[in-house]
Amino acid sequence: MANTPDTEHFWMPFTANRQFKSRPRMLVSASGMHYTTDDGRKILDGTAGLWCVNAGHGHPKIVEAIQKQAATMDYGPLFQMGHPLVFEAASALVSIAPEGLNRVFFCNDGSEAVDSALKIALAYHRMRGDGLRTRLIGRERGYHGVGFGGIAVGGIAGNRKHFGPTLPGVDHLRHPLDIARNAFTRGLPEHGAEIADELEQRLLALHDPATVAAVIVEPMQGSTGVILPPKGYLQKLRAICDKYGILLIFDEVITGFGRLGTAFAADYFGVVPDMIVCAKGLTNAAVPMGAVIVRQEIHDAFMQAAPENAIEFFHGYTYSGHPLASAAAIAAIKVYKEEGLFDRAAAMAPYFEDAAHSLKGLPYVKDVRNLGLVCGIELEGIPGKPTARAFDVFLKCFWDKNVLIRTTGDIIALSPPLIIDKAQIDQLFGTIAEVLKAQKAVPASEAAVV
Ligand code: PXG
Ligand code: PLP
Repeated sequence: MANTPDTEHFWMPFTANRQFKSRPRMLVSASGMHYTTDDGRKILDGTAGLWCVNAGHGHPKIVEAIQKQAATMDYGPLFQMGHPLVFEAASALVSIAPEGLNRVFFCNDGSEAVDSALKIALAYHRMRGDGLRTRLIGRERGYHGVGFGGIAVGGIAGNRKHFGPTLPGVDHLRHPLDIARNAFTRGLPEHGAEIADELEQRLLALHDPATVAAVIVEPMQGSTGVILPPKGYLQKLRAICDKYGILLIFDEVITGFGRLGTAFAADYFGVVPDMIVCAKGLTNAAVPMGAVIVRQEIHDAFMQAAPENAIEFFHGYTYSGHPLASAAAIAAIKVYKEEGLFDRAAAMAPYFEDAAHSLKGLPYVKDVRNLGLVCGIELEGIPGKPTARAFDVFLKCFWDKNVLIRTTGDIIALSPPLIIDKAQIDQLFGTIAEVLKAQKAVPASEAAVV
């Protein structure tokens, strides 16, 4: 093993620290579809890092843009100052955004983008003299990052329970995962659109629609194990929000930038929200960046409400629109366009779907869900040891088969770079199939603990 560093001081995010440090899994370089480990193995990246390296690793045009900007101007303040690249980055983002969403607020990641969007929603209503609208509605099993706003509207118990009360006035829709009715559906589930009606019939009836500022959902729930919207579900949410003057926010941190074969999930579903939250693929993950893409009317309400020469929105980060991130975003969006990567993802999706569903019938496979270049494989857990089965598959794929997958609970989630080819799709699913066929009891020492 080459030069393993002292691992004592770094407190790792969302990681079983002690387990990891007992046998570190170290990545030292990356190129295209592969990582290289510290022991010199080439690992197929089945997860695009964490759903973010959509154009593949180390794209030369993105690398060059960052290098050039670092040598030109490292940092420029954006509070009452400007630099050209951030304006260019906003225009580039708007050029691939749905019609009507044409104002961009930048921040540094998905969590900040979520909190920014929630603040925009609350302030927007107040600016228009509709300050009663303070409630936010999220969804069970929703992941909206780890800020206090994001965990309040989020619906993952483990991410909330340790941190006391968060925002008041938040409620949650039921999530639409229904394995009993929809197991092994290819693409969008047939059953469950009626779950969206609960927004009107249950939540708005309870709280009074006039008190609700915004509904925030991931068009496809990624991080909680690939939960797809049933056919017609998002259209219903849109119609209900329209009926009651409630803003609809799509959190597209995962679904943005071609993951479903279109620029945004909004395009895939033909449902346009009032705001899109994005991050990850925005810069191909080469420099952290997040953004909220806003309907012009929302932005304009701020401009009209504030006195001239006054700050319209009291919000922003030191690193909002950082020059290196702006350079990376411009370059990444150019790469997506020039290389037709969103279309490529769409074209590869049927092959990916076939490969995913070839796992049906293998030991412990309870459900396979897929859309675009995303796949969720839900496994029967080991009784009394939630997460252990999937985590064991993850470890075997990494150590024995040189393939990186991601697991959440007992669900395997795959989201490769959009440049994946057919042979690599075969390798990815073939590896998982081999490991599943060999699944036996997991030693307690290997079991992950939630
Ligand atoms: N919203 C959504 C829908 C996300 O998926 C965030 C917000 C937060 O973004 P940041 O950049 O603050 O992490 C996310 C992030 C996984 C995984 O493996 C998913 C995310 C992050 C890390 C791991 O499922 N999603
Ligand atoms: N804490 C202190 C003391 C600060 O001065 C600042 C920013 O100036 C922050 C937190 C926020 O940091 P950031 O803008 O990087 O989110």
